[in-house]
Amino acid sequence: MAAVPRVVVLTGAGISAESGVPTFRDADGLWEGHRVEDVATPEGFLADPETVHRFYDERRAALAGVVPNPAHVALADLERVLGDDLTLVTQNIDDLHERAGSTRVVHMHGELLSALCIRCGGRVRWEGPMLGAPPCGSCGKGDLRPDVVWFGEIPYRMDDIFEALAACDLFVSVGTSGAVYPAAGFVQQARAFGARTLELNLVPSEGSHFFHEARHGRAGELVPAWVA
Ligand code: BJW
Ligand code: ZN
Repeated sequence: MAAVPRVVVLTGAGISAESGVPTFRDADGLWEGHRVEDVATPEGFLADPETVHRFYDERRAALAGVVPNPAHVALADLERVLGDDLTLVTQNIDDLHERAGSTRVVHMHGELLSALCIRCGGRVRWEGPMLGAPPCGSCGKGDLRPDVVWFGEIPYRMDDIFEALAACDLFVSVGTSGAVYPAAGFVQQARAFGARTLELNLVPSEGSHFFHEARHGRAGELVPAWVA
């Protein structure tokens, strides 16, 4: 291994659970009151934009009432130690990594605090509700949508992610069920390129057996203990 190890950390909804942000697939998760096809596909948005906007507007509003937990803070501390040798990839659309102090977060599934114009592809920071918003300020015509990656869409910054996976010495997955691709396949890609792999999750994920090592428990305890 290099003197300073190159590390890729992938986070999922489980890292924000102890901050009070609901996960998707756990009991009381976000999918419980919704059909995935209705709120997390481009087809669902075209069919009923109001329902989709409400779903994301509620989640955006809830961000104001949550704070980062020790797992987010530990990963921000790790960035201060490793600098560019850490690539933090999150599937989460909340901003808790940034609020904990991480500065180079790869949001592969987009961000709640960003709006995307469906006509010109322009982006703008967005804090309030999107339902009832005027059209895009750049082209003046397009409707805005949440800047998130739905099923059937291509996640953001895949080239940067694959490059980091190919170059890393250690791949760590935190708080993700391993149910959604391509993120669920990162462990096998990192392994194929020779990295050691570690899972930190409440319970064994769907891909737990792909990791060299798995530790099960709460992210708020496991992540600070691993970083220390
Ligand atoms: C704790 C904890 C605590 C709780 N401490 N842990 C058939 C086979 C293979 C693939 C496909 C297929 N059919 C279709 C596909 C592709 C599809 C897919 O994967 N479908 C699956 C359902 C099979 N994927 C796509 O469409 C993706 N695009 C794509 O593949 O494009 C093609 C392409 C890719 C790459 C290169 C070139 C081309 C897009 C997927 C987009 C996913 N979008 C969502 C919504 C985003 C916006 C939003 O937030 O609303 O992303 S879906 C949702 O799931 C969200 C999440 O980021 C994602 C993953 O969920 P996550 O984070 O794992 O949460 P949970 O709830 O599932 O798990 C939480 C875990 O935490 C649990 O294990 C708990 O135990 C644990 N936990 N408390 C530690 N305190
Ligand atoms: Zn526009």
